[in-house]
Amino acid sequence: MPIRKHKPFPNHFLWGGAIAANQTEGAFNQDGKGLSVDDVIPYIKPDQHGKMKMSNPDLKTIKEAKAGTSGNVYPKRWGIDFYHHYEEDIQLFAEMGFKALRISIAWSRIFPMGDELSPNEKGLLFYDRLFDALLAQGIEPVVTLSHYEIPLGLAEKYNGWADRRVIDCFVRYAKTVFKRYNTKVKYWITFNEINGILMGPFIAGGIITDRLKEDQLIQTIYQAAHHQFVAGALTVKACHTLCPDAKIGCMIAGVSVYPRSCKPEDVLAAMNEERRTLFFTDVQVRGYYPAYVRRFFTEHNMQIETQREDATILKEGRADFVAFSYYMSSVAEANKGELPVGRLFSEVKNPYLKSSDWGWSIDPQGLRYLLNILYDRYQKPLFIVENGLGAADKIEPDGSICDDYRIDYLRAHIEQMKEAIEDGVNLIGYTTWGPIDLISATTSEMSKRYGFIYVDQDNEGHGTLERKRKKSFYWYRNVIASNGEQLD
Ligand code: BGP
Repeated sequence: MPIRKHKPFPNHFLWGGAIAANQTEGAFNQDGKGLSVDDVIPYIKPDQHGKMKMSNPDLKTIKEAKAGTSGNVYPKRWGIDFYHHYEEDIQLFAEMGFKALRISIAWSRIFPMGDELSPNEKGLLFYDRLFDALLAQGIEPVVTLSHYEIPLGLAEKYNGWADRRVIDCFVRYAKTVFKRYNTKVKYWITFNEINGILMGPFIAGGIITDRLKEDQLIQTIYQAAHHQFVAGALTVKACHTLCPDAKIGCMIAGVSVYPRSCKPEDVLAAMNEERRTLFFTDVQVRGYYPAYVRRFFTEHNMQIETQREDATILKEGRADFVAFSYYMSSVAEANKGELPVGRLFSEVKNPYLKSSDWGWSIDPQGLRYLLNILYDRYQKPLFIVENGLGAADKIEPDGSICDDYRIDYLRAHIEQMKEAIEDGVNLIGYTTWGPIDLISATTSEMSKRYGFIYVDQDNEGHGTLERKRKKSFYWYRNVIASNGEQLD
């Protein structure tokens, strides 16, 4: 008998995929849904300078988007019309053998402006039907409460999470869905990529940045993050009471950071850059602010307003598991100055790595590294809730789509997950990003495709919406059927 090099993935490992309401559902104004921040984000045509940027629209741009006078298109308003195609799509996920599907609830479908006192029943009904369809196929819903889709009403009225009153709005929304779905959902996630607020204060925090003076922006972002921490902790507590069988996790955009050289200054720069992200999990998992961030606040002359009860709330509302997305790694170099708002990490090129066509470095070993960093630090179950390759797929004359590049990318990452499990990491699941093509978060385009399933639609929203299986569809089906053993 050959000796198995790697322990197999644990039984009940949650293989599947991850999508988000704002990038798939469409039906942006149907059945009582209000606008979300994403409904005013236009499709950005790629420019020569890196395609990884997020829109932070000003008040004028938002007004034009609402009035329809900008001449732009807003693809997140139509998504891939999952709202009307979910049954067919779930059928395809079931055919691949999915154990889990990560989705998000569009907050503005439940509370259209965000601050109403009672929910929109039609919005709640949609998710009832969606969860029932998943459960009927034996697919576990993993549900994010806020995935870059805060109601636009909260952004306009309160400047989003900058205002403490939004905590109550969020907790009311969370309690509503906990009560409604407590027999259907066992895995909840509070905020998608909570550290994304450093990159996209509008999308991730509902903050309209031109309302602020330049020197107020960074302080406002950390203030908003504090409100999210408090809201998240209250939500964790509410979940434990209202859904005693469920687990609730936090989530970050995970990035492994390497020093540019072994020069001690570069190593410290890497540590500091890594802490920009780990700060968010430190607070949510440990339940208190780490000392290093207090120094950062002092040195930047920032005062974060807190209330006396916040410390207890944070302590009592710690996340049950740590979820993260992983796409790439970063290289840090000393004396480059502070990273500006709009950037989550440095953009120093790593000469040892290849990049995707969108300039995202491809680093499977970085995933093993990050899994170890997170597990050593927290000793909590880890869940990779996004990973994948955005690429422009080509349909062959015979109608097939041979996305070997996607298979290679995912295979290499799964191999490193096995290594991490052998290192001792407690990894509970893997949901690849965009198992069906969807609208890009950063650029709102359709041509950056992640799916195992192709969707016939272009960047302007033209197409039949027909779904087609790509080569990777059959490959992933075998991966799941063999519990991660068959990767060829
Ligand atoms: C993460 C987001 C997702 C997703 C993914 C890929 O940051 O949580 O919503 O879209 O990145 O990014 P993009 O769509 O820009 O390629």
